[in-house]
Order: sequence, then C-alpha cells, then structure tokens
Amino acid sequence: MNDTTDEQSVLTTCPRDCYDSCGIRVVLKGGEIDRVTGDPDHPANRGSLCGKCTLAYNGVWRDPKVRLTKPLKRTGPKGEGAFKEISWNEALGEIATKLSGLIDAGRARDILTAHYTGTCSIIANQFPMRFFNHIGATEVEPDSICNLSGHVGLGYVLGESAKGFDPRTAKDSQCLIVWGANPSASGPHTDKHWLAEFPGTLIVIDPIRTPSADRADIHLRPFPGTDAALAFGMMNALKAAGKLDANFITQHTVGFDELEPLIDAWTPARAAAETGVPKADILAATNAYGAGPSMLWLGQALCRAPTGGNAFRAVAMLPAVTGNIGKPGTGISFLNGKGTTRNMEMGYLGRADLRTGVASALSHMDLREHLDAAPRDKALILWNINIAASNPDQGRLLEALRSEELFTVVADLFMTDSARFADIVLPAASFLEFDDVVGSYFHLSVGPQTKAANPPGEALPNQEIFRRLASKMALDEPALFETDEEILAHMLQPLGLTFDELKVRGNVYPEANAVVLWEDLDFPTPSGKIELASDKAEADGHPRTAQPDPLARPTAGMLRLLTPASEWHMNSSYDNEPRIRTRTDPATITLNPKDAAARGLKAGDNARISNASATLTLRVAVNDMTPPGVGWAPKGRWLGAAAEGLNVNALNPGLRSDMGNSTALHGVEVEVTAQ
Ligand SMILES: Nc1nc2c(c(=O)[nH]1)N[C@H]1C(S)=C(S)[C@@H](COP(=O)(O)OP(=O)(O)OC[C@H]3O[C@@H](n4cnc5c(=O)[nH]c(N)nc54)[C@H](O)[C@@H]3O)O[C@H]1N2
Ligand SMILES: Nc1nc2c(c(=O)[nH]1)N[C@H]1C(S)=C(S)[C@@H](COP(=O)(O)OP(=O)(O)OC[C@H]3O[C@@H](n4cnc5c(=O)[nH]c(N)nc54)[C@H](O)[C@@H]3O)O[C@H]1N2
Ligand code: SF4
Ligand SMILES: [Mo]
Repeated sequence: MNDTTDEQSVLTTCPRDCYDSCGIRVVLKGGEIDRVTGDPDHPANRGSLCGKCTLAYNGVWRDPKVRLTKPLKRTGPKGEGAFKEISWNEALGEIATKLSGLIDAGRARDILTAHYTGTCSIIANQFPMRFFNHIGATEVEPDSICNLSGHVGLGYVLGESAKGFDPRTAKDSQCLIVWGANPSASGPHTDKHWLAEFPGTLIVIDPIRTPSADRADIHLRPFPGTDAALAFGMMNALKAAGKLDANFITQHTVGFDELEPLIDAWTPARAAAETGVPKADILAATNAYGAGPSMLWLGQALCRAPTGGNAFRAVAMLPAVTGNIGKPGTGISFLNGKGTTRNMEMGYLGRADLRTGVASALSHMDLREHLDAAPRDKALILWNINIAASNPDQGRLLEALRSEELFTVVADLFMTDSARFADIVLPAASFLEFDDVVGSYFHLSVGPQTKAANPPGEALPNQEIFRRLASKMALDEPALFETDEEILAHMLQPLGLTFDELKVRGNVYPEANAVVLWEDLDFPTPSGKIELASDKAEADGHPRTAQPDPLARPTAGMLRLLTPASEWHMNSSYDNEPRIRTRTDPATITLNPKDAAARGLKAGDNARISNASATLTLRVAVNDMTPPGVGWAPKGRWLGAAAEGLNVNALNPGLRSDMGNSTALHGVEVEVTAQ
C-alpha cells in the first residue's frame, strides 16, 4: 500500500479469463474501496481497464445488495429461485451428509464437479480440485466447453499446446497472422497496444470484420469452417514461390512426403473457390507470411467448428513448412499457459496425485445425458462456472437440473442462472477480497491478486469453502488444509519472490528479457520433431495428416450462427450489471444486408431464430461486418434477458468437434425469419 494524504492504493491483477490480465490499482479511502482503476505502470494495459470491468468492478461486484452474502437453501421448486438463508455450519453439514453418503456407498464417481475460469487466480482456480481428487469425484473436463479440440489438434503437431511465443519478440517480426481470434473483445488492451504497435504486416483471418480485423493490413474472410482449405492454399502458394524451408522440413519435421500431395492439389484458386477469400488476397497474405520472420496467433474460435481440431493441425503446418518457429520474431501461440516460462509448479495447486479411485473425466458434451442417466440421485458441485447459461443443449440441461433427485451445490458471487437450480448456494468471495496470484495466458507475466477489502457478509474464497467442507467431512489429508500463505510461498519460491514483494512490484516477468520459445526445436511428440503426419493421430482414429476439406456450407435457407466473445461480457459474467444491460439490451443478431433483405428484415425488427433445438427472439442489426450466410450474436446473456428464458446456447444441440469430445458451437445452423 502506498500512502498519500487521504488515499491509499493497492496493486492487484484482473483474474478474468482474458488474454490481458490487466494490472489494477484499487484506490482506498478511509480503508474502504473508493474505486477500481487501471495500473498506469502495468505493461499490458498501461493504466486503463476495459469498459466491462470498469463498470462491473465499480458496480455489482462491490454491491452487497446484489452479491451473495449468506449460504442459501432451496425452499421452492428447482429453478424458481426461492431460498432461505442458513448458516455455514448447516450448509456444509447438508453437503457433507450427501457426499459422505455417496462415498460410503462406493459411489464417489456420482459426485460430479464442474468448474472453469470464473476466476483464473491460481489458488481459487485449482485448489478445490485437491478435495475432489482426494474423494475420487468425477471432474467434468473443463476445456471441453472451450478449446480442448485445439489442444488435441496442436498436440499432434507440436506435442504441446500451451507453449506459444513471447509477445515481446514481436519487435523481431515482420508479419503476424491472427487466425480466429478477436482481441478487440477478448484481449482489448493486447489489441489496443500490442497489435496496434506490431511493426510488420498484420493479417487477421476472421469471417467477421471485427475491430481487430479493421486494424489489419490484410483481412481474409473465409466462410466459417473453411480454414484448413485456406491453409493448404497458402502452403501451395508458398511452395510455388520457393518459400518452403527445405532444410527445416528435413531436420525438424516428419511426414512432409504425406502432406505434399495434398498441398499440390490445393491451388490458391481452389482454396479461393472453397473459402470465399479472393485469390489475390490469399497470395498477398502468403507473400507477407512467407517473407518471415512471421508469427501466428491461433484464436480459440478456430477450434470450435465441427472440424476444429483438423483446422488447428492444418494451420499449424504453416510455421512448420516455413521454419517460422524457434527463432526471434516467429512462433505459434494458442495459449501461453501451464508452467511454461513462468517457472511455477502448476500441478502443485490441484494435486492430481491425491486422486483416489479411477480418474473418470466426463466431457461437458456428455454432461446433460449423464445427469439424466440412472442413478439420478447424483451430486453436482459447480464453482467458477455457470453451466445453465454457457453450456449447449440448454433446454434439456435445464430440465436435467430441475430433477428433484439431483443434489446441486453452486458456489458463486451472484444468484446466476445455475445458482437458481441449486439445493444449496454458497457465497464466494471476489478477487478483491483475498490474496492470490494471476498469470496471463498471452503475456509471460505474473501479477499479485491482493486483498483490498473484506468479503461481503459471510462470503468465502473458493479454497476456504473446500477446506471447511473437508473438515466437516472429517477428512484428514493434510494437503486439503494447506493455507494460502503456504501455497503462495511454495508457488513463488522458484521465482525468487515472496508474495509481499510481488504486491509491491505489481507485476513481474519471470524472464526479464524476451525469450524465444521452442528455441531448442525439441518437440515433445513421439518423434521429437514437428509431426506433419502422426501415428498417434492415426491410432486415435484421425487421418495421419491434416485434411484440406472445408466444412459443408449450411443447409439451404439456414445461416451459420457465430456466438463468440462479446465486448461487454466475460462469458456470461456481467449480464447482471445494469449499466452493461443498458448498453447491450436487447440481445441482437447481426445479419449481412443481403440476408436481411432476403428475409424481409430491417434493423430494429425482432426476428425468430430457430432450429430443431429451440426458438429465440433477437433484435436484428444489419451490417456487412457479417458476411452473407452468417449470423453474429455474441455470447454472454443470462437467460432472463430473452423472452423465451433461454439464450443462444439453446440453439446448440450439443455439437461436438472432431477431436477431444469438445464443443463445436460454431457449427450451429439457424433459420432466421421475421416475427
Ligand atoms: N454460445 C457460446 N457459448 C459458449 C461460448 C461461446 O463462444 N459461445 N464459449 C464457451 C467458452 S470458451 C467458455 S470458457 C465457457 C465459459 O462459461 P463459464 O465457465 O460458465 O463462464 P461464466 O459464464 O463467466 O461463469 C463463471 C462464473 O464464475 C463466477 N465467479 C467469478 N469469480 C468467482 C470466484 O472467485 N469463485 C466462484 N465460486 N465463482 C466465481 C462468475 O460470477 C460466473 O457466474 O462458455 C462456453 N460457452
Ligand atoms: N470480452 C470478452 N473477453 C473474453 C471472453 C468473453 O466472453 N468476453 N471470453 C474469454 C474466453 S473463455 C475465451 S475462450 C476467449 C476467446 O477469445 P478468442 O480467442 O478471440 O475467440 P472467440 O471470441 O471465440 O472468437 C474469435 C473470432 O473468431 C471468429 N471465428 C468464428 N468461427 C471461425 C472460423 O471458422 N474461422 C475463423 N478464421 N474465425 C472464426 C469469430 O468471428 C470471432 O471474431 O476470450 C476470452 N476473453
Ligand atoms: S477483463 Fe481483460 S481487459 Fe478487462 S480488466 Fe480484466 S484483464 Fe483487463
Ligand atoms: Mo473459453
């Protein structure tokens, strides 16, 4: 804390699921939070916070009238939101009785836990898994709702998917492709600073003309799901221009002989016909990328097509065949996560080694069906997640959550759509209310999460909730009771830092200077090289190499529905902030002028968006930022925001991608008609 006359400030870090991980300066007056602002000295955000966090952190997140402050017990039918306040002792007692009963009956696997990135600070994000590992519960595989197909696809090629490039090496680069990411929403400061200052040619590949695409020197607009064809067309053009790096291919890759016939078959003209991207644009992008050194940023939407895993493999071939990896100014970044370059022992937090029984992961894609299957008296414990708003197959999921046999516990800051279906609701503390650590998944920095206020009412940090539950269940594994101070000391020790030092510094780069990731060109694949063809993929039932074939266009009369990140929401978080609702109500779908005209729709009309799964009413916006054949309706709305009590995820029957049993939510097709 830095004293001024009557103000003090606390440096902390935003732990939302966002590329930026902004530095925050919390200003206190008289020991109370006066305002939450950006840290001017933080390299990622340089003093500002995004609009949504500025409003929410100075609004509902600190409003004790909106926050959950006491444990609650359901008093009415599930989903109706009727609850009474109870004590922690009573709440934990009820949960302990239910869980111990299942464990004693040899049914620990029927205790399901789903959690994700509601908060990404490391202890609050992972420590509760010690409890679930120890009791032998079933974890709903977190990434299967977001990006698992990408991890699997990239894993076949590079052997690891969470080691990317150091953004600081951009100074050595002359071309950057941002492929299927929209940093203007998903990492707004990375967009405003890093992308804007990129010294070379900026290429954005996105069907939608996003603000990031507007910033680009070249914007390619493939029809969704045709990216693999585009990548093959680019490799064909690179070969024709003599830009393939034969030495690199020989020394550091395997399987080029199997890939080459496909490259030869996919001329830029053929790729243009299949993707809708003009041939001249494909050639311009290829020339820029081929000149090197070049960087490639893979966004998370790219893997959310039914062919998303294959798309990742195909696009990852570009740096491999041109040698754009392992040198300054090159590389391929999906997520910069796990232990990579931050030197922290991430596995220590959730302690998979504590697991009892068989590890039984369940995909989010199978969750609804699993809840409906006998025995139905399972327990479902949700923390850091809002499945009622975020998961596919929404209509049937809500039905499953309505079951009187299912015992549901939700820990959250707010009475979310999921919390309304709970038997017991537990009030969680927010990031402003306890100490922790945050690492960005783009920048290679680490920041403190510093306690700036007490939690409202009786709210507790996730980790404390599960310590107390372990105690109530009389569990005696010492790791379940390790304190935050002990964990922080353990995690920061390899960085040579104490938490107190980190709090003063506000952020650190464990590697002070830009690092070149993959510099050793030693890939953790079976061959130790980049695998253009993969025995492992084949053994898992996939083709040996990436395939160029595009995903089929929507059925006649239907539009492809894209529902990516919204500028004003963080997944479903923030839809309960009134000043955000004023800016975003009513929920809209943006149509290309041709598609709107063909349906007799104009801006401001209400449209019926429907398919076999559901019907939803959305307000129409008309703009050629959306290409013909596509509707754009960003995610993030709570169910009450629509007349039907549903959101866009009701339109997704639960489409799966080709890899990892992971979501393919951008494969959804809808009919759009005037109301
Ligand atoms: N249509 C469509 N659907 C999508 C997507 C899409 O692009 N389109 N994206 C998918 C993706 S990528 C993802 S990652 C998922 C995300 O989906 P979710 O994981 O459900 O994300 P949120 O909706 O933000 O829910 C996180 C919850 O955590 C709560 N929370 C915040 N801090 C804490 C805390 O410290 N403790 C506790 N206990 N709770 C806390 C928040 O209040 C919020 O209710 O959605 C998926 N759904
Ligand atoms: N403001 C805000 N920030 C967020 C989130 C949020 O909800 N709001 N969510 C967070 C989370 S959980 C995640 S996973 C990340 C996701 O952030 P990003 O990695 O940026 O991914 P998305 O926002 O899902 O989609 C990015 C772009 O991909 C495009 N796209 C869709 N389909 C295709 C396709 O087939 N090919 C190509 N080339 N492009 C396609 C979409 O039009 C969209 O503009 O953002 C995080 N940051
Ligand atoms: S959500 Fe992202 S942009 Fe907004 S304050 Fe947090 S880290 Fe920064
Ligand atoms: Mo995500």
